[in-house]
Amino acid sequence: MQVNPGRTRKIAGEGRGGRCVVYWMSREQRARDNWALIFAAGLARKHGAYLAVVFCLVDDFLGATWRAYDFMLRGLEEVHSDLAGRGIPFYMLRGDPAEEVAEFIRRHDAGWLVVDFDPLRVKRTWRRRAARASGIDIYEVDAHNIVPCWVASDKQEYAAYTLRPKVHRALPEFLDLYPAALPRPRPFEGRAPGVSWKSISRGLAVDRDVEPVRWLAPGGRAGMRRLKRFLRDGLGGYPDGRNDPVLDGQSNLSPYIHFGQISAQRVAIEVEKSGAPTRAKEAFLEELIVRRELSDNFCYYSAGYDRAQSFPQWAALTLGEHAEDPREYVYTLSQLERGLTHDSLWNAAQLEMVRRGKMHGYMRMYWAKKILEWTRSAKTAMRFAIFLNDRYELDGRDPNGYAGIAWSIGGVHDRAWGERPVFGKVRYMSYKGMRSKFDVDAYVEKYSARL
Ligand code: FAD
Ligand code: FO1
Repeated sequence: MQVNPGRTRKIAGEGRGGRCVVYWMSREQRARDNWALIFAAGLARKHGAYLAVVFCLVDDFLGATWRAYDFMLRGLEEVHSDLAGRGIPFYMLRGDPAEEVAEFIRRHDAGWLVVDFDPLRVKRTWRRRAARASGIDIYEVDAHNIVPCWVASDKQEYAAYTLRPKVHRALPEFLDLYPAALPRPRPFEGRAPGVSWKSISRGLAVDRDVEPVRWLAPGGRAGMRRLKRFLRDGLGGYPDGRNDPVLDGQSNLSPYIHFGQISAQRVAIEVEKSGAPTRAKEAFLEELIVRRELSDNFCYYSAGYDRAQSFPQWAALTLGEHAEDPREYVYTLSQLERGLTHDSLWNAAQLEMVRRGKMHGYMRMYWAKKILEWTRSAKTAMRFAIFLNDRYELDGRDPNGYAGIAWSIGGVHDRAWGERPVFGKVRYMSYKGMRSKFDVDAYVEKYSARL
């Protein structure tokens, strides 16, 4: 069983060969349903080499706090034991990723490096520096998207409707099944290293003021339980209950998908197999496949995905024309962070994110748009929204977040609407509009007990 060649691309190296294949796990933090791991195991088998998996842990990942690291590390502990069960050694490296990986390659006489695709700037820098420092064959595998990012489109897409047909055309080829078992590389003779998870957690220099969440258990097994529960109880009501923040109608899979603890392709396969109504399946797969791939497309092809420079021409123009409009309210980052605005609905959304680590999807649009309305410029709004999103959201620091915030504030993937102060022609969402959509009082009641 080969990995579809469209999923992998060779990004460096001149075929030096060696005794070991290294899979540098980063985005896809799982032992099952992982095309990068499957490809690396196949490569090791082909070259009579053994396979080693490394994860390089940094303390300062895009403003992540203890909430994110706790969820991630407990998931990685499960990965460590899953790989040990397959006789595959797993190493936790600490420090500068490019240097640590290059050093590991030297020490283990590795001849091949496999990396998992990630469009974020920080990851591309890690890759580039590791390639320069190691000089061996490097393969990149898109194990996150069902249709690999570079296959779906070779340019930045304007909106979901321009990407959708391209993704749907490629789905029959790429929504394929995972092999039942990993290809077997040469057995690892050494002693698989132990990992002292307690000392790793204690040694992390991260902000511990943002508490881990308790309502969502981390790790691949918990993610698969959550998926099964959603297929049984939640999918049928999709998308009706999806946009009502008072109901819990979303799948709550995003933290597992963000950390790669479960595979979105696995989710899609199980959704297709479920007996839910076609309408529900299609609505869910539209989000899981098209919206999510659109975010990777945006971050991959738009260098300034986390800045106002990524806004489409029409939005940059209209926001510029309204830059000097008087703001009825202006709030500081600290006032926003503590949910101290005049708008009880917005405050409740902020507090849901701070407390629960996951703001309801429908509220995120309103939440980000109000930050544009209550700050001096779109540039400041981008900075504040990204800071708060990546500090408190369990699924934060993700292409979906950068695309979602740029959609809300800068009209990315959206079109022009009726012109108004501050927003210009960028789509506006009003408190009154939200009241017509769901029980705002119930939502405010639920989340606005003081911090
Ligand atoms: P469900 O409704 O159950 O959707 C299932 C899956 O489909 C999600 O896990 C996700 O992978 C995908 N999906 C759903 N909606 C979107 C969307 N709008 N864009 C891309 N993929 C989507 N998502 C994140 O993963 N991390 C973020 O930091 C993030 N920040 C956002 C900020 C703003 C301002 C906006 C408007 C959206 C943001 N999103 C983010 C997208 C979306 O809100 C979340 O993916 C979704 O709410 C996650 O909850 P769920 O898994 O229960 O969603
Ligand atoms: N990836 C790594 O390879 N090493 C890390 O130390 C690391 C920390 C981290 C912390 C929070 C977080 O949300 C993500 C983190 N990631 C890390 C990356 C993550 O696995 C995803 O690859 C990206 O964030 C999604 O594109």
